[in-house]
Amino acid sequence: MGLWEAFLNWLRSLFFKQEMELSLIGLQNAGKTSLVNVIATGGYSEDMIPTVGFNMRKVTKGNVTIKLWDLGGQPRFRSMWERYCRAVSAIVYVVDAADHDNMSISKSELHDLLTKQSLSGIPLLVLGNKIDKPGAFSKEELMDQMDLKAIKDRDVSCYMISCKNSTNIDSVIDWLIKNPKSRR
Ligand SMILES: Nc1nc2c(ncn2[C@@H]2O[C@H](COP(=O)(O)OP(=O)(O)OP(=O)(O)O)[C@@H](O)[C@H]2O)c(=O)[nH]1
Ligand SMILES: [Mg+2]
Repeated sequence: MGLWEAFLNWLRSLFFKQEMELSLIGLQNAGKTSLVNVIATGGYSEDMIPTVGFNMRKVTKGNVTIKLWDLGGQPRFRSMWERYCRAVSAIVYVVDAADHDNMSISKSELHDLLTKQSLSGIPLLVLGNKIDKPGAFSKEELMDQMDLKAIKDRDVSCYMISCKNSTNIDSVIDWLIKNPKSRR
């Protein structure tokens, strides 16, 4: 891109809203819908209804409008994940960092999904949620448990968050908005 063209794009970005699409996936009870709520309104509730199929929410941060596909994590909905991840700028995979029993299922669901040719190269953001809970894995432990180092065909980032306490939610929003590679 020439310098002039880059300058024009920068000018345009100041005046025009940019749009991006993201998909939120992960096992049931990981906290995907809670994360959407925290990002959109700052609200958090213990009393959540499991997502049936999917929900779509649009959230505006600065001059970026993010279309969020919040998918159901129960086994019967997992076959839809690929379809809703195909056209997105980034895949956000939410893991309950305190749920040791389901970690290996979460890992294999993620790695299975990433073998799909249609999703090759799409950046991945893995979020270890519920770090407010005693016994939650550390970032290093989660990356190890989820075998994230084995993913070599795309950009992979990992943050540890708590939707309950709003821990690190700002970092997540920053990553979503600023990570230039996440805009395809
Ligand atoms: N302690 C704690 N609980 C959380 C946190 N985030 C979400 N939860 C709880 O986890 C439960 C499930 O949250 P949801 O957001 O519905 O999970 P989901 O991933 O959307 O689940 P599905 O829609 O079934 O796929 C709810 O009871 C939430 O209150 C967190 O950061 N800490
Ligand atoms: Mg949900």
